[in-house]
Amino acid sequence: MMEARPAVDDAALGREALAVLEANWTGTGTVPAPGLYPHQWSWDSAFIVIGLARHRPDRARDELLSLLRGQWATGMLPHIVFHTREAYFPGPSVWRSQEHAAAPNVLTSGLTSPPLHALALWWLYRHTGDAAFVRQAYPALVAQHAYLASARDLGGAGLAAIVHPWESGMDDSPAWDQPLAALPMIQYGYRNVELEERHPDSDHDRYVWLAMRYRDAGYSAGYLRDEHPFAIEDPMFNGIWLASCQAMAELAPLARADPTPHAEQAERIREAMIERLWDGCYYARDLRTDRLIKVCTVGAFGPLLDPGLPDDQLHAAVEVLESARFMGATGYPVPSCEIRAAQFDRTRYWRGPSWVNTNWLLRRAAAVHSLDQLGHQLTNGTLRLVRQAGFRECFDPFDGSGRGCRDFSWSAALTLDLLA
Ligand code: 9WN
Repeated sequence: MMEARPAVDDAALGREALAVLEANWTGTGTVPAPGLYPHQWSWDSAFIVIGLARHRPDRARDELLSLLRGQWATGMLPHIVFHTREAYFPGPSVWRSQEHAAAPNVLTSGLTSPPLHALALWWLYRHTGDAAFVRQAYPALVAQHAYLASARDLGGAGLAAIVHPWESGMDDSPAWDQPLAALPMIQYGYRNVELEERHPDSDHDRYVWLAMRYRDAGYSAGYLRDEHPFAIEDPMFNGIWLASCQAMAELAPLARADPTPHAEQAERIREAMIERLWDGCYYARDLRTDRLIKVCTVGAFGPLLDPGLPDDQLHAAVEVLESARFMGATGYPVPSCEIRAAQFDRTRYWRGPSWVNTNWLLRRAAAVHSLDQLGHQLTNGTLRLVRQAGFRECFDPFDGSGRGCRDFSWSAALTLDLLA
């Protein structure tokens, strides 16, 4: 049920958000939340950069640079950069990044995450005008995008494939149920009590098994292409990538570089998503069965971040978003899975609850398409969630009660942006 919280005005809410981010700053990076997530997570950091852009640009710059220290020589930007040796499972002893020639000195995971970083850099530039910092960070982001375009174009059509549920940022999304169920039944018994409300142990064991297979294949791109059993073209991952390609095209002149390849990459992603992921709504494509995974999640709306999205797709997707399948039925924006799906669960993580980061991404999408009313609804509904329940990790989309961790960094950071 809804927790009672004293009413807070905008200024007090902003101060609380900054205090959470200050408390979660370790001196080298911001942890997503105290306790459960004691390292630096990649797309979390990008959201933190966005939230801090207006208020603490110095800290935003440090956050991004700290994350970039984890980049591999292949261009791969890992989904976790470890600041301490263990304290989280799977930690450095599972990933063994230090044994890989392409890995940096700092310990990291071997997977990547949604490539939001160029959009975050663009956001920072937009609010600071700091072209020198753009020049500093730009080459790493060129390398990140080149990695996705080469090592991750497993379908050969111009989209980047994720090779693990963790790479989507939405690990227990119902979209991954089928591909996970096709994997062998694993029983490691790595029990993590804190994760109980998220995924069944059997899924967590499969996550670990998949990660170790990739590790044991030397994190090789050839193995991913030919053998790895989990390979999916996800509309949220690719929608974010497309938006970041467009951001790179705008940043390129500041770095005295040619914007054309980035703009062309964005067009390729747009066309490939329509061709391969669109069927009245965007769905993820399982490359191992070559079929769409027909469950509509909040990930379906990633392509809306594209200002060049054709009207047909734009209108149809917004209709689904505003319908009783998503926002039209819940009191709060935006459930992470359509509520009529059998897999929908209002209490479980990416299977139903609302998240501040996906609300922010959709609000950004509303802004690029001048959908003002939708934008206001997303802003006000999200602020209502954090005002009532605090900076929780996620929220029940019907009654707004908080779920998961408290003092969650991206909930605080993006609140700062929503208040501006
Ligand atoms: C696994 C850190 C991360 C987020 C993800 C979220 C969750 C981890 C977990 O926490 O994932 O990486 O333990 O479930 O799903 O989006 O980046 O906040």
